[in-house]
Amino acid sequence: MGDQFLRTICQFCHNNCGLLVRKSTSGHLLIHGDPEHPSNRGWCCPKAQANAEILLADDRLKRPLRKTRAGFQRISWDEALDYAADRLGEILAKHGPLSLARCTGAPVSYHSRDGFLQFMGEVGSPNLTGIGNLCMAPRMTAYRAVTGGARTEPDYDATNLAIFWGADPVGVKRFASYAAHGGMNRILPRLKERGVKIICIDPYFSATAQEADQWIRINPGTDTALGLAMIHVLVANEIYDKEFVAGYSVGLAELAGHVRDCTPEWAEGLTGIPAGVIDMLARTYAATKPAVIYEGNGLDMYANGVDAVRTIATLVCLAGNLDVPGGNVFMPFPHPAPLPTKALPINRRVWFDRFPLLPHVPFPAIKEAILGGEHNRPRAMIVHHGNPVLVQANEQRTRVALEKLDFLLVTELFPTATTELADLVLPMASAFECYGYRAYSSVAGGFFALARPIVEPVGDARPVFDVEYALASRMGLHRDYPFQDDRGWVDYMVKAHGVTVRRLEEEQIVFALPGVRYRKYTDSPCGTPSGKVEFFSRWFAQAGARPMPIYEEPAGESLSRDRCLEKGFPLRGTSRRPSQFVHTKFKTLDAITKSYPEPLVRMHPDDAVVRGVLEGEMVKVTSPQGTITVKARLSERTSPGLVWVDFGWGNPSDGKANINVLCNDGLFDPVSGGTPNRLFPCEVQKARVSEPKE
Ligand SMILES: Nc1nc2c(c(=O)[nH]1)N[C@H]1C(S)=C(S)[C@@H](COP(=O)(O)OP(=O)(O)OC[C@H]3O[C@@H](n4cnc5c(=O)[nH]c(N)nc54)[C@H](O)[C@@H]3O)O[C@H]1N2
Ligand SMILES: Nc1nc2c(c(=O)[nH]1)N[C@H]1C(S)=C(S)[C@@H](COP(=O)(O)OP(=O)(O)OC[C@H]3O[C@@H](n4cnc5c(=O)[nH]c(N)nc54)[C@H](O)[C@@H]3O)O[C@H]1N2
Ligand code: SF4
Ligand SMILES: [Mo]
Repeated sequence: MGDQFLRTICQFCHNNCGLLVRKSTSGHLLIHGDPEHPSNRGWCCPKAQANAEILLADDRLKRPLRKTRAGFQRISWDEALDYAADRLGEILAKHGPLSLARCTGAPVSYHSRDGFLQFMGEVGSPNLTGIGNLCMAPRMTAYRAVTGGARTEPDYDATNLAIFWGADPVGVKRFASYAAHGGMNRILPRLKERGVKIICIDPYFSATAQEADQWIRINPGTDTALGLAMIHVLVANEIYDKEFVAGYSVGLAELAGHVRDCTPEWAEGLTGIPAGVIDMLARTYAATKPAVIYEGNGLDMYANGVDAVRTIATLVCLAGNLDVPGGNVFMPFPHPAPLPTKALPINRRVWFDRFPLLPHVPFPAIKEAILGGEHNRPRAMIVHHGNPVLVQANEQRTRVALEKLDFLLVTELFPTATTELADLVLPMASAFECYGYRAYSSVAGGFFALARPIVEPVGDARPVFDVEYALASRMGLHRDYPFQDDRGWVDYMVKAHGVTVRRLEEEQIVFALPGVRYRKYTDSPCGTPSGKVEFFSRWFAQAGARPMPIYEEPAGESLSRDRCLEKGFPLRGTSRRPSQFVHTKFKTLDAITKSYPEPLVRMHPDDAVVRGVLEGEMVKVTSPQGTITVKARLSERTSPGLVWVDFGWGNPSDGKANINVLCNDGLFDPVSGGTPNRLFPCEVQKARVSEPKE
């Protein structure tokens, strides 16, 4: 038998590229992009090879581990499941269903999104939490308030202007939200060939900014002010799409009154962008039809992220770019079957009264309920496919909260800062060791792709859905489960569209929805209370939240120069994600670390010189929350006074510093619970100050 060629998908980042794996007779795996996958068409990034490295990694978790006084002890699956069933059973019996919380990481794979979701449904606990407060929840909630739909995707091929706002898709090699048009490597050349103007709004001269015709440098977290001023220009000059606004929206009069004083001159003082540039940006956006705005994660991690994106969604609608060819479009996306299959008592979840507008509980609410010893606090937590200790603001307090739990179960591939705190660690099968799938949108239609087992799981690692079902069975919660293992889960999820796992095995890519249909609002109402686009959000108003966006301090407190100087923190700090890796993952693998071995802090040479800091020197970065030591990189891509610390380190195995030691978890976005992980006051000093010579 010769080499085997197997088609599957990568699940390291949200792109979920199609892969073609060449498996030799000796078992060696060589990974290529799948030429027939509609979104990446043969391309893949260097991280794809890590899918194979994971299978051989020395430090991969291979057996269940139970914490004892003598440290972690290897146990069998039977012992692990009995132990988990006993502890969870006791806690649920004593404190009721709300005492269990589930915390997941970024939904880079649907295992992450769905693992233990049905379990929570069977238990009856609505306490689902994760990284939403730092990623996507602000953007999705904002879009939903204005348009009634989740996020839109830019229709790049038919557009005449592309604005990248708080996003660096060139840097992170990010596709459009659901891969509708493939990667930037395909999109950008096509835009440039057609002479489409590209504008990037970013405090940093990012990889996307370098590709743009115009880079607009903005002070971090001040996008709401820019957005309000642009709305002011459109409304005051009546250069909005009158036909769309009259036919399909409500609330323009309220909005016009609301932004009357939000002039470009007002916004200049906050954003640092000259008023003339703001005025021209707004006029260019209004006059160039159609135009797209792609808003990114650069807007989420502030205490005012929801309102920033509400201004963007408002602009998209005012300019008549919603759901039109070449605008911001609701692309056909095959939504999978409902999970859990049972309705959860949402209004009983932790801090529902403060965060009623979100699909899930923001992590800060769970954390504060535990730290405050609240009566209804979670006492047990299942952390699945996430690393909350490192990724949430203020690592120190997150640790204390997780340590206070009566029982912490963590499913993982590798030892992490979070597994260290666990009572029980369960070793999971990785993407190449089990079934999975992904739904994609595209102009040509919504489709599914399959992830299939390429090899047997290492050691005793098991797919999450097998484990979840086995645990549910032990606890008598399995009767209504719609699946019993990973393959059954895929089958159940795609069945909603008449697709089966068997068909996916045969065809790999299955289109489930027809091509895009534009202007759906003309024949079906929007998902807002009025059925129209709402510039004055009735949904927010009904929940006691402010119906229109307001500019507020992005860090939740004033970071004015004078105030910071007075406190001894003359610099502002923020964070970056290098594209060589994804978050805190896999820093012990060659494919990930060889091109980027350690976290850096990028600072402007003007800030470095006055501190005597040289390129490549180790420096201490101190904020009111803590201090970390990282290597300095001098760069004019940032502005004086603003330093950028890399996010993604801090696991015991990498032994490097975690930026979230510096971030404040005490203040958050009133709607999303977003913490200012991208903005904190700080000071930088040389780590080693040389002694004066005798
Ligand atoms: N300061 C700062 N903080 C940030 C960010 C930032 O830019 N700056 N970014 C934020 C954003 S946008 C996000 S999305 C979050 C990311 O937050 P997380 O998603 O929690 O971070 P990851 O490092 O991706 O953690 C995923 C964990 O899942 C494990 N894993 C991988 N595959 C599997 C699997 O198949 N099964 C199981 N059980 N485990 C698996 C990995 O080993 C890893 O430890 O961080 C947020 N925090
Ligand atoms: N290789 C790789 N790919 C990834 C990830 C990864 O870690 N590695 N993570 C995945 C995840 S979970 C996510 S959420 C996405 C993120 O992908 P994107 O949504 O593109 O977000 P970022 O790459 O964080 O880029 C955000 C940009 O916003 C800028 N920015 C920061 N603050 C502000 C601000 O206040 N205003 C404005 N206008 N801009 C600001 C930053 O300088 C940065 O250039 O990428 C995904 N893809
Ligand atoms: S890590 Fe690379 S290959 Fe994998 S999905 Fe993301 S971009 Fe594609
Ligand atoms: Mo994210």
